[in-house]
Amino acid sequence: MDTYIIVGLPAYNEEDAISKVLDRLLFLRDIYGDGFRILAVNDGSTDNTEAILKEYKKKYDFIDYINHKGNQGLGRAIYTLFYHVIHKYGKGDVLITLDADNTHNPEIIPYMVDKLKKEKLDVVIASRFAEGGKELGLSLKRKILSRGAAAFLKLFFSIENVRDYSCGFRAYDVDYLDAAIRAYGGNLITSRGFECMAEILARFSKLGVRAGEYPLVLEYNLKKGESKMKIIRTILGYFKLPLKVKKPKARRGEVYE
Ligand SMILES: Nc1nc2c(ncn2[C@@H]2O[C@H](COP(=O)(O)OP(=O)(O)OP(=O)(O)O)[C@@H](O)[C@H]2O)c(=O)[nH]1
Ligand SMILES: [Mg+2]
Repeated sequence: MDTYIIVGLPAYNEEDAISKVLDRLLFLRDIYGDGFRILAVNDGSTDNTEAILKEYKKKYDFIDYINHKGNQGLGRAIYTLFYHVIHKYGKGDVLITLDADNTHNPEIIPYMVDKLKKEKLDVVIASRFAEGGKELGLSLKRKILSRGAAAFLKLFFSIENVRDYSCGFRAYDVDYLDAAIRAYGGNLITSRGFECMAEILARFSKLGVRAGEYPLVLEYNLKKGESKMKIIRTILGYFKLPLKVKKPKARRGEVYE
């Protein structure tokens, strides 16, 4: 059976970075051949993001994108990506998500996929806090935010081997993702903002998940545009998670058997 490696890119006004990201992803075609796909979600960008995606789609048959009518936020962009992927792909396939702002180095993707497969994990997180991970060019304020968020979330949603709750660079087992979405009756992601990344792990933790981390060197020094992260809104989003994330209808074992 063929297996697919799908790279999912949420993108909102990323005209400065998206072509660099797509170029940096092309080497994966040589590794995974026909099983390699790139799927971007253009989240109502008002700049040239869509024009760039269109150009790449024309040139490469393994690149495609979906348009949101208006800007709906990162949570919705990831939700669109997940839904598309679970309907089109299945057992043995892997979805990798990463930011389209060129701060996530795609070179570690094959290592993340290997780890997921060899250790039979459900999710592998590219982690700034794993040994060997680093953050280049990130402000102190942002460093405190990601560490504070991780400490807070670990209290309520502890997952063995997981230290980085907010990074969007992850490899998911598509079959697990499908089971998790079904267990929550479709509501795996209810947050619209950046806290959706933590919400996904919070819900996984209640369901039961086999997770691992691979060290990430966050290349924030390569970021061209302004940061779009809304800090206060994101912090409030984290605080709401312990109230809204409850055990799903079915536990992991019941979903699988
Ligand atoms: N900011 C923002 N990003 C979105 C949205 N929808 C999709 N995205 C994409 O989500 C990813 C994460 O956004 P980033 O702005 O890089 O978020 P971050 O890495 O937490 O913070 P900064 O890099 O400091 O902005 C990027 O690929 C965005 O293009 C949205 O509504 N707002
Ligand atoms: Mg970013």
